[in-house]
Amino acid sequence: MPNSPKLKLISFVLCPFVQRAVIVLRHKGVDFDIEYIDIANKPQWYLDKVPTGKVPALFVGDEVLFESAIINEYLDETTPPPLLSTDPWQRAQQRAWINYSDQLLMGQYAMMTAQNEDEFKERKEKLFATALPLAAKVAGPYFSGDAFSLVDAAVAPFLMRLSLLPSVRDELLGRVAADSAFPAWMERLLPLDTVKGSVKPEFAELWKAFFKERGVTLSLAA
Ligand SMILES: N[C@@H](CCC(=O)N[C@@H](CS)C(=O)NCC(=O)O)C(=O)O
Repeated sequence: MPNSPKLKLISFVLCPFVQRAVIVLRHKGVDFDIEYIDIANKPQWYLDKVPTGKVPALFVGDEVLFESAIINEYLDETTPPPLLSTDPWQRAQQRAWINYSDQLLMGQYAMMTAQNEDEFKERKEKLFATALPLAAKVAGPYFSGDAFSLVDAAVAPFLMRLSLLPSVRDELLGRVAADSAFPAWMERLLPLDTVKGSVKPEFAELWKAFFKERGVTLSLAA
């Protein structure tokens, strides 16, 4: 984007939707600034600019773009090579799974904020029921095959958080088919620099501290 102003991403430090955009910015080698806001107490300038009031938002000068999947497609189109298939059917499939993966991020948050053991179990089962169809579609080594794509960027934040809960992760891994490419996919994505570096170094502690105050999951499943 040679003629565009430097991009600025508005973030909340633990937000998985923001992390999707950071992964793509890093993967593409785009220079950007990041500004953190408190989403429990959003600044008025943000509410004035961003109609959803949610993060992430990408500022290009005074102009703003919101919704993580849309931000990522914009970044993808403006900084080649593309991270979506050039085949219309495959590209549509990728978009469908990106859209689907929103439920993983929301289901994971719901599980993390369960208030008692029954609620935790119920939300965990719901999360697994969402994760298993996606796990079954992993082609390997990346979601769509040989190349890293926007689907990998969209799901990696879920996988990173899953890895912070070893007993939940292992239970899910125990339910995927024996020949599934899902476990190897997870192992391949998480150590990537673009993924590892997409959160603050102290992310695991911050994430656990946040949910320790808000739910029972960490006492039951950490
Ligand atoms: N569909 C949105 C979801 C973004 C989202 O839910 N962000 C959360 C933080 S992780 C947020 O801003 N919550 C504050 C609110 O809902 O007011 C996207 O993909 O960007």
